[in-house]
Amino acid sequence: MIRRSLLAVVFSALLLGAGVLGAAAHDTLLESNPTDGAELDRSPEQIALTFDAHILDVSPALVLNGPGGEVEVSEPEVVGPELITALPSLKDGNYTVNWRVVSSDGHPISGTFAFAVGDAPAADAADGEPEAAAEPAAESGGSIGLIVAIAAVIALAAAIVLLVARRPKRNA
Ligand SMILES: [Cu+2]
Repeated sequence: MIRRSLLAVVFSALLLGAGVLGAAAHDTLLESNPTDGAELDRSPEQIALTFDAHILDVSPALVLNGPGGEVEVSEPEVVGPELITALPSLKDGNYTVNWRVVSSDGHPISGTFAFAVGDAPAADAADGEPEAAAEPAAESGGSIGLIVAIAAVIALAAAIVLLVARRPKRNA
């Protein structure tokens, strides 16, 4: 009876650990410059995204939309864990960035964030997409996932120790 429930604990710990570690394998965006929601006095010279690992240099994409529609930006460049895109001088207004890169584990990852230049009214419903808000949530989900994974591994180890410790007593 006890042994069976211990096995159940081991099994669920394994499932949980495997699932969480798999999900945590994607690179995540650590920060962007400009940051999401930034209100800048003047046009930034570039957009830099920093990830938690060296992203792959496989067709990175960055689309910038502003008051006049899509802004022509230079080819985004992968430099280690960063994606850097040089910008022309941006006029005042609200801007939305959509990016997509290939994570070091080979999975495409993408996100959206917004910033404003000059006297533009604060970015709101006009820009739509509350996706930018979803991005940090996913990141904290990742670190919570890691904690859960570590807890699962500890639970697994404890269950195995209990299982092994009990066995001789039963047989004796
Ligand atoms: Cu992945």
